[in-house]
Amino acid sequence: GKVRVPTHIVSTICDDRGEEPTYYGVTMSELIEGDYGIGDVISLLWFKRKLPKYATKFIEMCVMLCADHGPCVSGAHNAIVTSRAGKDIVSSLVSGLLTIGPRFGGAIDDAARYFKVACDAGQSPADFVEGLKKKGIRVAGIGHRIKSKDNRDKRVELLQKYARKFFPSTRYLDYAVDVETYTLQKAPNLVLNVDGCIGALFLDLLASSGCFSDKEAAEIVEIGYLNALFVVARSIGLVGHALDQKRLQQPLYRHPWEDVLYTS
Ligand code: Q5B
Repeated sequence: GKVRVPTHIVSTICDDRGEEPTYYGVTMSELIEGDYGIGDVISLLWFKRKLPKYATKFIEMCVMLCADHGPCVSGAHNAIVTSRAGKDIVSSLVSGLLTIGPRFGGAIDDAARYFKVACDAGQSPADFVEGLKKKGIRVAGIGHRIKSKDNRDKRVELLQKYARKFFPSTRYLDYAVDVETYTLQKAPNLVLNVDGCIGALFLDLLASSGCFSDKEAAEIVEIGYLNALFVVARSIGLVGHALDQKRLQQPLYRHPWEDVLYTS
């Protein structure tokens, strides 16, 4: 019989060998001629399935709402400085992306992980928060530099409003909001932030959409798909900032001495 040479790569999300490329079996023609958007493309290439309209719209909302949050955040600052150092768009983008992590934009996966364990275990928000505090761990998805009890994050409000209208269940979001109610008693800036809101709502999507088995949902949370949503979204803004600096022909950035506390 035929002997197949062992392959070095296994790929399960797409196929570019036929007449037209496919994303998890969906042809380019169907994508373009059908009612598909970027949320569907993410569903096919990341989650390997078609998701209902309310879910793909939610993914698109996450991308739209996280695309930019001004020039002062870590990622944009890096992209701006890099662009002004004369580097190309890819370098500026990557420089900005590298700041995404546990403090900035990359707390979505951990928020989902921690909220899931605590909510599934029926842990009270107080026990959850205090338990993490004892371990010296910050609550992922809680806290913001400029947003607070009296200056709410509109993005978080919009996502919550949408989910409460269209999601079959918002059990995890409700838990995250209860956690926020508790943390706000400690400090006014310990709000449920955009990372935490997306993390909790993705748990709700995984658990209540009927599109994922418990095992698949657990694997998605364990592997950590969700920070990638912020990465994809913020790439749009980072490129915008890099281009903006070039368009404005901004000179090399040098931080002012007055803004450094020299102690030596
Ligand atoms: N404390 C976000 O902190 C920030 C606590 C906490 C328990 C917490 C902080 C944090 C978890 C990570 C997270 C996503 C670093 C944020 C984002 C996207 C963005 C960004 C933008 C965009 C802010 C002061 C005191 C200390 C701390 C305590 C603070 N957070 N305790 N759990 N979560 N959150 N990141 O204001 O006793 O004095 O030692 O790490 O979810 O990234 O727009 O900017 O779109 O670009 O710098 O929205 O909350 O406060 O670090 O000086 O802490 O509060 O232990 O207590 P701050 P710190 P103590 S959304």
